[in-house]
Amino acid sequence: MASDFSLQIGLCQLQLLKGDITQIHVDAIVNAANSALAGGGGVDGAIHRAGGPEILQELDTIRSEQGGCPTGSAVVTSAGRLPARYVFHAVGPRYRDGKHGESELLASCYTTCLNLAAERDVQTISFPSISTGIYGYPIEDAAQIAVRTVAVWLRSHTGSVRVVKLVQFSQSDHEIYRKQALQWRESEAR
Ligand code: AR6
Repeated sequence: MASDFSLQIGLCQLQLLKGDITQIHVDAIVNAANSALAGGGGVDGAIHRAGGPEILQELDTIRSEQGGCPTGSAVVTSAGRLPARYVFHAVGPRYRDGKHGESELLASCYTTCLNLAAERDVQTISFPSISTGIYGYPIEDAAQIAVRTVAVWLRSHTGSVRVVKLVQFSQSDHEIYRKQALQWRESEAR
């Protein structure tokens, strides 16, 4: 799947793609999970369907060892049949009114996964639009947080990560991400 928008940040690329994240070859795929690590609908359901049952088995083991995953953090499993080495299961915030730490928790999902990637020698990583489906985060705000958090992280870290793909499932979400990426580029050029 070709990227139709890309920002160059140092030696790295932040790409925007519209499509199904389970079809895109990368080293690590990020999932939008829940804190019970119990599987679910949306992109979580798609990842488990495409990846097969071993991902849920690994999550069961993690759950029995550490009892789930806090919001804003992530856990790592293998990727089963998905075209990747790892799945990072990030737990985004449920959106309430924006006054309950939602933006920090959402940004933390992105930085946690990028740090996990750097620790594992991951070069390419894909993210869905975390929290903007069932968890109800307004897409414009979430897209701005995703683009800015990834761009700032790429600018300030050297290491294995070379390509970050932000994947949108719908054309309208894709256009919103594109607008946010253009705004980031303009603000950097000033
Ligand atoms: N590829 C890329 N993006 C997708 C795909 C796909 N195959 N399928 C859906 N999306 P959501 P959340 C988009 O609801 O809001 C689950 O039940 C979707 O259009 O998957 O973080 C979990 O278990 C939307 O833009 O995640 C949790 O309980 C984005 O992925 C809860 O939902 C995220 O939507 C998490 O809710």
